[in-house]
Amino acid sequence: MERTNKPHEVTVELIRGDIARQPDISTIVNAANAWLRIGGGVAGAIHRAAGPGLEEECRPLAPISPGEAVITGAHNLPNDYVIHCLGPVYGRDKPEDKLLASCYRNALMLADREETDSIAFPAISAGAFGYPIREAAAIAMKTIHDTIPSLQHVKKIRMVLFSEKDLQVFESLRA
Ligand code: AR6
Repeated sequence: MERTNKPHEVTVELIRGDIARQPDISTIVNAANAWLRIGGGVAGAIHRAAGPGLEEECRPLAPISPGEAVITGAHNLPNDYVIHCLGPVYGRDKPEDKLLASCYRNALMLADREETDSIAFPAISAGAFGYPIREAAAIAMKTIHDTIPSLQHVKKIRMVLFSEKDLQVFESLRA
């Protein structure tokens, strides 16, 4: 379940849960829409828990492009920051693998620049945007591991998967 990657000593955790309920993590990542509005899935859960102040703070930052990440405060969420990533729509935004990798890399580097020690991701693009979970998980895990050597402050990276099946897919990539 946990693994420490020496010499950078960054722990990568895989859990089943709700991204809006990760009180021990400083930065959570939103699977956003381009306009950074409430929406469904992850974005709905995060905005509902954060309250209307989050959408207000987001307004001047929108629209964002696929692969991009922007950071805001967390408002009523129990975290310090929210990083909003726009994942690619599968079959539309090309090259989707590179755009999805950019989401993870940009979010990690942004969190690190803010000197936060922990970050939690949902499976970006793997819901409404239609990215097959196996492909999305492989890109997420590879990008996380490729980016770890560049991190100075982030010590814990958590993938929060909504279903047991998605968790198992991520766990199978550990082997
Ligand atoms: N916590 C963790 N994971 C979740 C949660 C949650 N609370 N809710 C859903 N998931 P999605 P996308 C899983 O659709 O594909 C929105 O409407 C879900 O099962 O949230 O990037 C936005 O407004 C799936 O595996 O994000 C955008 O328009 C994964 O999180 C659009 O959907 C991502 O599902 C973004 O689509």
